[in-house]
Amino acid sequence: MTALRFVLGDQLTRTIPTLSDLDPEADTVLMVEVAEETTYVPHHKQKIAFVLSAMRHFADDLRAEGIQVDYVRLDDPDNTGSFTGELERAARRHLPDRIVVTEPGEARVMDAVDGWFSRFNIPVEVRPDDRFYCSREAFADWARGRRSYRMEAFYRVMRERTGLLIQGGEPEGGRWNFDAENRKPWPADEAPPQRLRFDPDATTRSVMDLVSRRFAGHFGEIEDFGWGVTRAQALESLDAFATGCLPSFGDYQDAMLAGAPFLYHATLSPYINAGLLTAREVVDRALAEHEAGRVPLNAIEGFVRQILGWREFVRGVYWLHMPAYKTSNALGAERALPSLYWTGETPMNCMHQAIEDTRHQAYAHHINRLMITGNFALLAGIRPAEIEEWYLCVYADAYEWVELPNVHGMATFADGGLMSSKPYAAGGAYIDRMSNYCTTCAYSPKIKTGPRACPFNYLYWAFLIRNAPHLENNHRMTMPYRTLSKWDARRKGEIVAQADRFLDSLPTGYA
Ligand code: FAD
Ligand code: DLZ
Ligand code: SF4
Repeated sequence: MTALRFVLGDQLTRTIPTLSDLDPEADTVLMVEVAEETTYVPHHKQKIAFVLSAMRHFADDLRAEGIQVDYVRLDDPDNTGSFTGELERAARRHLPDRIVVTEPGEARVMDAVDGWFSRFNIPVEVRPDDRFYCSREAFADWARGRRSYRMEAFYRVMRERTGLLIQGGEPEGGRWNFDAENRKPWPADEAPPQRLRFDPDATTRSVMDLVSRRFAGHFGEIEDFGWGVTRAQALESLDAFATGCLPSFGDYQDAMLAGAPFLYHATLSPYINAGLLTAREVVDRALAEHEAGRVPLNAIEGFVRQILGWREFVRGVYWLHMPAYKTSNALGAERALPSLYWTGETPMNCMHQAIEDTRHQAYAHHINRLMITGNFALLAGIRPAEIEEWYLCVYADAYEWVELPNVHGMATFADGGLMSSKPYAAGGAYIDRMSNYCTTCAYSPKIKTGPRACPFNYLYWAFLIRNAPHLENNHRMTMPYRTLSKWDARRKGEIVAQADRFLDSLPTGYA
């Protein structure tokens, strides 16, 4: 029996189910670089370079073990450009008795996989992806009977199920959540830690050259590439985070600082999502630091919640609700994406900083994604499909299963509250409290209207006025709607007019 074992670009894990019963004498591992995956959205140059270089290194590691790897490069003249086309060619080369693959992370690719058996007439074994704590079936069981989902409830169940941070049946420290301690702004006198960067080796250099030639028009600076591309480098990054950043991760989790995109964040998501690290080993490494007394409870709990809670939760929501999930537009958002998302050219310093970080690093931390670029998209009413495509393009860690619920659900409320109880909408005061962006901005967060007013201020109120039919009965929105109820029609009209003038003045389109 010979098996053709197809490993996708985000399945670079030695223990991936595809490889579990591999017979090195008889089987071949197939890996393919294909145009379809590099361009189904115009990914950031660094994201393409990261995935292709990591794939090439992974293939080398398998070969070093004596495993036969059939690796198709992007510039192979016979490359058909798609997973299906390359699998078809490989099946002709190897004449396998069966094809083995682990379920892909994106519904788009799952649709292709579903067509393979009838197309090739070879048995196709699709194995569940066991790199998550919660299987798709277990999430569906948890979700059954619920009309909406809350991460906090799911997270508690996951803590109980896994026993992580549980002592004597109770949450360690007597509370499930220490978020209240995790909202400190960055201290003025503290220098941000250096992120571990890796100089590109020959493989990465050659991929970077390929990307510069072939994807010159894509967003992002390729020369700033500093990501690890091997398992060894990913483990080094995990170690650097666990010992250097994790102890302060909690305290400054929500802080933002101009010119310092990483702060105490892990910067591990590209590695976890592509498979160079597993979620379990990341959590176990972090817990070991806590158990050794080097990481306080607010930091470890905050970190575990991101992975055991949020990451598992968004994946569950994605698979339970796709493909319908991405078609909703609960707030009727219809504005085109402003060009500033691509150029970073705007007097709004917070948006400028978040987009420049993104261009240079293919990274912005969670609060920049949620409360700067996400908040703007929410308040401006950007069409869901356009803002979702932007997020899927620009981050090295972006795959639809994790990007979509974070954007469609968490940031823009386009799912109407399926996964959050209220929109994450905020005015300039929040951004001023959590960052130093406003100190050098052309606008002032303290001014509400007029030419120097922070646009987030009038956009926030105009958003609430425009969306009153959807939001005013939401009990978590009572406070701002109580404030609005004291405004007369003229005042409301002026705010909406200023917001519309501002938004209408923004150029749109890819620049
Ligand atoms: P840290 O802040 O150090 O967190 C540790 C780990 O927790 C991360 O590596 C990640 O694996 C996990 N995590 C944290 N928050 C989330 C979350 N909300 N959802 C899933 N996992 C989480 N994350 C992606 O991996 N890919 C995306 O495409 C993506 N798009 C996002 C879009 C928006 C609008 C928002 C608000 C968030 C998005 N996130 C996405 C979640 C989060 O911003 C990133 O996981 C995080 O910034 C990665 O950086 P880090 O490794 O330094 O994370
Ligand atoms: C993101 C990506 C890119 C840019 N290129 C490839 C590729 O050439 N070959 C490949 O196997 N995977 C690539 N990927 C990751 C895939 O998009 C990912 O495996 C699917 O979206 C399934 O989640
Ligand atoms: Fe952003 Fe407003 Fe602060 Fe300027 S003043 S940085 S636009 S929040």
